[in-house]
Parts: sequence; C-alpha cells; structure tokens
Amino acid sequence: MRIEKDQIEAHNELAAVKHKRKFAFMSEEIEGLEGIIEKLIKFQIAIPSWALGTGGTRFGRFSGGGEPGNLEEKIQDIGLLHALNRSSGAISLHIPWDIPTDYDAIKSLASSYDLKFDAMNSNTFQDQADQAYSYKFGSLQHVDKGVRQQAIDHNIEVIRQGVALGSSALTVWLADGSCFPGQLNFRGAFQNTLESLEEIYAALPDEWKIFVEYKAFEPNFYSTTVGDWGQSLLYATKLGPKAYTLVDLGHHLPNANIEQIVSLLLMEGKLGGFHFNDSKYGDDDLTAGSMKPYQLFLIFNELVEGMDAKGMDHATGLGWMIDASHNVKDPLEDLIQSVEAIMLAYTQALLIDRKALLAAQQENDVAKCQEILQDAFRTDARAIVQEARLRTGGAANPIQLFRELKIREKLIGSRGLKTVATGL
Ligand SMILES: [Mn+2]
Repeated sequence: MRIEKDQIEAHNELAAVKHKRKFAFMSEEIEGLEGIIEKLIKFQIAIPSWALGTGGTRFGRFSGGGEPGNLEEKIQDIGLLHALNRSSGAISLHIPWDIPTDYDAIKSLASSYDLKFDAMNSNTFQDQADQAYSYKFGSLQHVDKGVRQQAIDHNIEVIRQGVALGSSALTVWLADGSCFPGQLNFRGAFQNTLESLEEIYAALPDEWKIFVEYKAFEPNFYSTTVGDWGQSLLYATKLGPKAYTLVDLGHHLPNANIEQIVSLLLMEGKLGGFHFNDSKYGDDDLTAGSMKPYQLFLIFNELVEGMDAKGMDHATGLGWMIDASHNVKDPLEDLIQSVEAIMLAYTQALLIDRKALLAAQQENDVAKCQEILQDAFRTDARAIVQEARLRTGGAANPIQLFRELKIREKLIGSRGLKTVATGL
C-alpha cells in the first residue's frame, strides 16, 4: 500500500490554521529560521529493517499483527513512514535476514519510495542453519581460525551485497566476549579480532567505510571484546582511515557521559555512525527521547558543535540510524515517535546561541552557560519540525494520519494478524 498525496493534503488542510499561527510566532522569535529549516529538510535518519516488527525478550514475543514478512514488505513499511514524515529516507539491511533475490528489483522498489540503502549490518551473533562452525564462543575473536574465517567471509559477502544495492558502509557489531572470568585471554581475543577485522577492511571498496560498534555487555556478561569507545577507537585507529567508531546510545554503562564521548571522537575524526534509541536501565530498545530527552539534546549539541568545527555536512557527514526494537508499541508508530524526537533534539541544538555560549565559557560564567543551553532545550520546536515536514510533502501529524488512514488495520488485512517479521 501507498499513502496518496491527496490523503496527506486533506489531513494537512485541517491542521493548517493552528500550524500557521504557531509557526508565525516562531518566525518572529528566531533569527535565521530559514537556514535551520533547510538543514532539517536535508537530515534523514535510516530505519533498520529489524525495527518493523515487534521485538521480543528471552521471555516472550507478542506480535502486533501485519508485520512485514519479507524484504519487499519491509521496504514498503519504511516507504509509508517516509511518506508521513519525509525524514526516514533510508533503510539499513541486516544480512542474512534481508538477502535480496533480485537486486535490481529491490533497488527500484526502494527508489519508488524515495529510499536509499544505508549501512549494511553483518550477523555473527547467531548460528545459521547452513553454517559449518558455531559462534557460541565468539566469531572474529574465536580461538579457532576456521570459525574466524567463516565470520570474515560472511562480512565480505555482506560488503558484496551492499555494493550491489548502492550502500557504502559496513557496520560490525560483535557479540564476542566472555561470560565468566578466566574464559578468555583478553589480549588473544583482541589480536584475533583485529586480524579478522583487517581482512574485512582489506575487502572494502575505495569509497566504503567500516563502522566498529561497541557494547558494554549482553549477550556476554563478563567481558565484551569491543566493549567501549576506547576499544572501538583502538580498532578503528589500527585499521586505518576507512574505519570509524559507531556510537549506539544504549550500549553504555549507566550514567556514561555520551556527549563527551561524541565530542572527542569527532575531534579525532573517528566518529562514523550513530545509532539512536533510549534506555532506563540496561536496555537499548526504547524509543529515542522517551526517557532522557535532555541527554539527547546535549548529544546533539556536541554533534552540531563538533561537526561545524570540522566543516562537516550534518546530513551526510555521519551515518544516522535508529537501532531499536521494543516489545509493546506498533513498530511504525514507535519509529514516527523516534524520528520526531531526533528531529526536535537536532532543531534545539541548532537553536543554541553558540557565540554567547563560547563567551560565557571563556568567562567561566557557569550559570549563563546553563541558561543558554536550557533556553534552547526549553523552546517548543515542534512547529519548526512540522514546517520542514510540510514543505517536503509530509503529514502535519504523522501518527494521527497513520491512525486516521487505518494503516495498521490495512496491513493486518493484507498480511494477516499472526505474522512475524523475518529476523526477529
Ligand atoms: Mn546498534
């Protein structure tokens, strides 16, 4: 199914009076608003193929119904999302969950929804039915070269598939680590992982990047072989200029200062990709901005400041992606909320008076620094994000229109109530 232009226009007409009033107020209040809206229009957040079904835990999984059963249906879902918010113009695939059978057909289907292929994701955290060796005790770190080689070959195969789709980055997240003290020689695991990554790195086409993602714990509970940004940066530095660290917001220990990590990685030219989500305890699957919107804003403050310092394009300088798959919401409504939260935090970061902040920092005027940041954070930026969406043909209120058009009911009608998205 597709959302027709006239359906969006009819919905927008009803919201027009209220929006115009709010936006007129913002236009008077904020200097340089047109420049901000231009940036918002360009800013696109990739949607991972695994976020379109209801996630589960080791205790259970409760399908929401109408979930996409194949790659074509996943592209269709992201197409619906992008039609509503015009900020979700890319899809991130996971191999082997999303292996295309006909690359040209998949490419043209994606482009019919105005979608690009973002970073490809490999999977060496599960065993597949047809593989020779098990990843039970790790993949790229494994003590057995045969297991490592299988994992290396898989990553190189993922690059090959990404080339066929027009992607230009590989994200490697490893579940490798250990569950108990003494299980692993840390240096041996690091060296094996580095050597394996070097073989994958050597297979990267010229314009490609490799993102080394880190995670503090889970599924291993004692050590993780790429466990924090320092370890990721070590691998990325040793690998070379095409290798970067990827920051996933949910992959830190509680209270980690993620905004400082982001700032320093940008300074070193080694921040490559970004995964958005939120968490309260140790989870990494809650809707972006649902728990700690101020932290999300502070991270965007560092992203904007650090990217501007390097002359980087906000939209294309880093790989932006949502990485979340929680258990109880409609996945498409959840993604609409995540994208909205990200766009709001980005807008608020663009509203910060940078000159005044720099001056206040130079004068050690701590109270003023806080005033400047919180003045931006407490600005209701919704009409600005809405204006950017309206100018590009999106819906005034994406969730409201999603419900008015009964999209989930229609997807259940065509796909069935008891579908389970592939891969989860
Ligand atoms: Mn991630």
